[in-house]
Amino acid sequence: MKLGIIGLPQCGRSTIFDALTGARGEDETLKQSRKDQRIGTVKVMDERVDNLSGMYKPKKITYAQVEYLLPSDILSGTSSKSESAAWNQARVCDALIHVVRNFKDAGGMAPTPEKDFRGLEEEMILSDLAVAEKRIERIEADLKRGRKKDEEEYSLVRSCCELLEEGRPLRMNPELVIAPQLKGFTFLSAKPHLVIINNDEDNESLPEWGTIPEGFELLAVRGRLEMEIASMLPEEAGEFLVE
Ligand SMILES: Nc1nc2c(ncn2[C@@H]2O[C@H](COP(=O)(O)OP(=O)(O)O)[C@@H](O)[C@H]2O)c(=O)[nH]1
Ligand SMILES: [Mg+2]
Repeated sequence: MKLGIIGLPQCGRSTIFDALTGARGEDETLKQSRKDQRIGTVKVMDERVDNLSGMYKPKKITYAQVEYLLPSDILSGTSSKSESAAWNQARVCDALIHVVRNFKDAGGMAPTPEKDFRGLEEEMILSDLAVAEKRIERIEADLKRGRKKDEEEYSLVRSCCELLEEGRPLRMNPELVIAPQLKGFTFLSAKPHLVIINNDEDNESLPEWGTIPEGFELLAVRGRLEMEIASMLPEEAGEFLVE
C-alpha cells in the first residue's frame, strides 16, 4: 500500500515522514529546497504472520509493507510546473495523509488549521474538476467527428463534474469511487484521506473545528516530538517515554 503525505508548505510533512519511517531528520537547509520525492518503506510486523510461519515453516516470510511517499516540494516562483509534478506523485498513491499545521510557525504566526485544510481540499477538487472537464470536452469533440461515445463513461464523468462543481470531493459518492471506468483518472479527491493535525509538543488536543468535514477522521499528532522519538536509539526512546 502506498500512502502519500500532502499538506501546505511548512505544515510539517517532512517531519511526519521522518516520524513514520524512522528516518533521521534532514538538515534544515537541505529541507528547504528538496526537489525529489522521498519514499520510505515500513514493514508491518504482524503476530499472525509469526504464528503461521511458526506452524508451517515456510522458506520465505514476507510481511505486509506500507510505502510512504513524500512528494517533492513545490518550489516558490516556479508554481504551476512543480505544483503539478507534486500532485502527479500524489495521484499514484492508494490513500493520502493530509498534514495540517497546528503550531506557531517560524514567524510566530498562529495556526489556522481549518482554513488550511479547506484550502488544500479545494485545490484537489479544482484539480480533479480540470481533469474531468477535459475528458468531457474530448468525448464531445470525438462525437462531432462521428465517433461513438461510451455512454457509461460519459455519464460517470458528468456525475464527477457535478459533484466537484458543488465543491464536494468525489469520495462523497462511493459509486464514483469504485467505478472501474474512472480508475485511470486517479482522482485526488476520490482517495481515502486521513487528516493529521500536527500539534506542538505541549498540545494533545484537536483544535476547535467549525464543522468536521463529512467522512473525515482527524488525528492529533505531535509531529516534531514523534520525529525526535523515532530518531532515538531504542533504549533512549524507552527511557524518554517512561520519563
Ligand atoms: N513546534 C513544532 N514545530 C514543528 C512541528 N512539526 C514541524 N515543525 C517545524 O516546522 C517547520 C516545517 O516543518 P517541515 O517538516 O519541514 O514542513 P514541510 O514544509 O511540510 O515539509 C520546521 O522548522 C519544523 O521543525 C511540530 O509538531 N511542532
Ligand atoms: Mg518538507
